[in-house]
Amino acid sequence: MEPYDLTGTYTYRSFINEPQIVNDFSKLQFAEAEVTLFGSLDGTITGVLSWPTKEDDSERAVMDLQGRIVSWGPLLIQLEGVGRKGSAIADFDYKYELTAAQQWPETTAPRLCLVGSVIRAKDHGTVKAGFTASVIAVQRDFTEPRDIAGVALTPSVIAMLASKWHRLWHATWHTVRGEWPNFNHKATRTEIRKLGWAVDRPPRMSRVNGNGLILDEGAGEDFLFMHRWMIKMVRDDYVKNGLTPPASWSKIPGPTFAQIVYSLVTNSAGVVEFKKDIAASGNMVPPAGDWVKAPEYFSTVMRQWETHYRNPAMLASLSLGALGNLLEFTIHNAMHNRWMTPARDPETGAVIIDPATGGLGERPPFDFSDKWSSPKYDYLGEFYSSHVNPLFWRLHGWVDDTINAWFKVQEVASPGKIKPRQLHGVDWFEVNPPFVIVTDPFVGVSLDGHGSHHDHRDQMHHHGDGTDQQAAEIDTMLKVMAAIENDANTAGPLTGTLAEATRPRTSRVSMRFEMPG
Ligand SMILES: [Cu+2]
Repeated sequence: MEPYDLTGTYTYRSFINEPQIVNDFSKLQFAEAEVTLFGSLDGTITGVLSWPTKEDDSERAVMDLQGRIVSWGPLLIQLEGVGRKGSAIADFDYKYELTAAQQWPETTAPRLCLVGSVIRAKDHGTVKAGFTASVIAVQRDFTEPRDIAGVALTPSVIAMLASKWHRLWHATWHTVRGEWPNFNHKATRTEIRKLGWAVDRPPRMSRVNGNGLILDEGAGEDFLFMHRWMIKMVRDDYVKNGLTPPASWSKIPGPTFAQIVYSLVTNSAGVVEFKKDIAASGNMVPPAGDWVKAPEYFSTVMRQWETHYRNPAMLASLSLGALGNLLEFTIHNAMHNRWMTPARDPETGAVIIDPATGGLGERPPFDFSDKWSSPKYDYLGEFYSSHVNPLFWRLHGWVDDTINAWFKVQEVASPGKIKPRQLHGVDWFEVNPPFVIVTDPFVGVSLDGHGSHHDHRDQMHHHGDGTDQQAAEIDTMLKVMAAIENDANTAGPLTGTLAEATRPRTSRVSMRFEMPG
């Protein structure tokens, strides 16, 4: 077992140590609560224990847990839980010693359970220290952001984003851009150019030439503009419905956010309460052994990037294109990987296994069948589905806010140098080399027929121009994807042995957000 295996949310139950048979288990109940634990490589454990104080669970009592793994074989964990400072239970102090219950290899329902003992360490109210109870904490499945009320996107926005047009748009845009320098056949580029999807500014060198970032050609402007436009589509829909759009991360959430967060507020009577905090909820890093999900990855890599991309000196030194390109292939791709949960088949709910590696997989790259349009397919790790996930809009909000930070810094350095302009209805910038060099950012589709003019309800009731245009664009994007697939399936005329030439290499076209480095 790894420290990260302990990370997760548990239903915690403690039982009175009654030696006589009671027949009625409710007579044994000491406490029932929710516990979230975070394990670190160095064996320290932090967490929260909370329980509802209102019937609708809008408020909770919250205790903070601190402790460590004392022994690995057998596993022994010691924790201390104290009531959150300033709250009604601030004088609570309990100690816990827990071990992992046997996980039978033959079990049909493997699930981590921590079992052990709790003792009241200090008197509080009328109750005395020394009281001891027995504990069973049952680890829960990870709650997907889409299943949290208030964190989930609205039905109207989900319908828009989960549509085939939108999925194909995001997937084709990223894929054609990434594959453009890597095609085996020149004819593939010609074909895609005819379809209107030529990439004039690929973000990277070809893989055989090292895959290095191309910072000075403006590809990063394409990235930032394309996603600013996607954000506009979503915000417009919220505003049209009189709702507040999803907020950007103003700071990248640290490693110890529980999936549902209760934050301290002082009510009008001056009493401190813990209220459900929607903006802070949904940000828990899904537990897994991957380095990118580790608390240590956050403290050693991600926090540093965050600091760099908000550092005025760093921002002042970069063109908009360089900034966009660096953001995309460092912190942005890492955020997708850090917050993704395993991809599941939207019909069966089963975790998708990659047949080639036996590890975690996703939708086969060129399978665009209707089953993958299910709103349940909101896997944050690939282009066809990531934007259906609520966290996409939080993390891309943070990325997008970097543009404003950059502009502010440029304004301070030399006022008026970068001139704002409206482009397809979003705030953008006049061309002024070398800071801004792209006149028409690459988007692939026509932006003028999309966005606020038609939502899914309009599309269901009448087939206006927008719908016809969407159908035509879907057709074109499928052709672009077919060209990419074809190219991948036929090796170039000059490469390698016969075996190499005939080996299908579709698997090399990935629609995943690559980990940096
Ligand atoms: Cu994207």
